[in-house]
Amino acid sequence: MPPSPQGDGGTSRPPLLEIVVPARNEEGRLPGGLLELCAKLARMPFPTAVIVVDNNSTDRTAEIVRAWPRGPVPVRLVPCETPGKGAAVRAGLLGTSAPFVGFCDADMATDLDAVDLALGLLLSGERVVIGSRAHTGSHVQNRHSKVRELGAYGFRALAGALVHGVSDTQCGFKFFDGVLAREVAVLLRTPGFAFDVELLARCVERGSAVREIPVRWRDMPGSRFSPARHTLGIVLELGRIWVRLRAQPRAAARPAWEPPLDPVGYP
Ligand SMILES: Nc1nc2c(ncn2[C@@H]2O[C@H](COP(=O)(O)OP(=O)(O)O)[C@@H](O)[C@H]2O)c(=O)[nH]1
Ligand SMILES: [Mg+2]
Repeated sequence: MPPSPQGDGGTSRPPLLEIVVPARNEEGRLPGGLLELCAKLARMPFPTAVIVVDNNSTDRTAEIVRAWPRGPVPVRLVPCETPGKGAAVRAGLLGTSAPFVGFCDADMATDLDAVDLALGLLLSGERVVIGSRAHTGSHVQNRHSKVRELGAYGFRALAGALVHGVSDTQCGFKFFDGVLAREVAVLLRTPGFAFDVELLARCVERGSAVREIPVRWRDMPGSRFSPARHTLGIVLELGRIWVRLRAQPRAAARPAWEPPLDPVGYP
């Protein structure tokens, strides 16, 4: 029987779109999330692939990905030694080769219907398309604590000073022109949750407009983010981003070292 376009596990044609899913200790949420993502991508009329980036999870996260059944959407595992979502997304983006790439969270908090709009915009020439819970067309179901809400408010104020004109830097649903994403990922130094700010700022300084799109977003149970444990680290990360952006003005925004041969490593 002749293989379907991707029926041999997606090896017949290179993917047009690759999606990175950072995952740490996600044995509970990842199987459902991957099923949802693969089902969505399998309905796309072109080849796609998924890369899960694991940071030394102590549960079955890596095992789940390694044992993922072959299907229309290939799923592969990229290990990342450096802890943090930012380090993981960077490693994942550097492991891509598709013309269009993106990332989303293992809990699929952002409804995947938005992939169609994101792809359509990328195909029409946009280079950075991100989900925005602040978009007037978005539907957001938020169960965050008051403390996290307050922290998010402060974060937006600080992030707004670093990336102008973007109202939600933190939604875990972002899509890019692949060449731009890989070019910018090489530069990223922020290993933690604030990495999106550095990523977007680097895109903007390269002259790429950031297009925010409406999303349906649900706050999913099982978040790894703890205001008590992560707030100080995030403020410090924002401070370091601020310093780096100023130390490396736009024209000079290129790697100060040779990109690692192994895209998984983090400098
Ligand atoms: N690889 C990796 N992924 C991480 C790390 N921290 C968070 N993530 C992933 O980032 C995504 C968002 O995390 P989540 O806990 O849902 O945070 P929240 O949605 O911001 O509350 C999930 O896919 C997590 O598994 C990390 O240190 N390493
Ligand atoms: Mg989440």
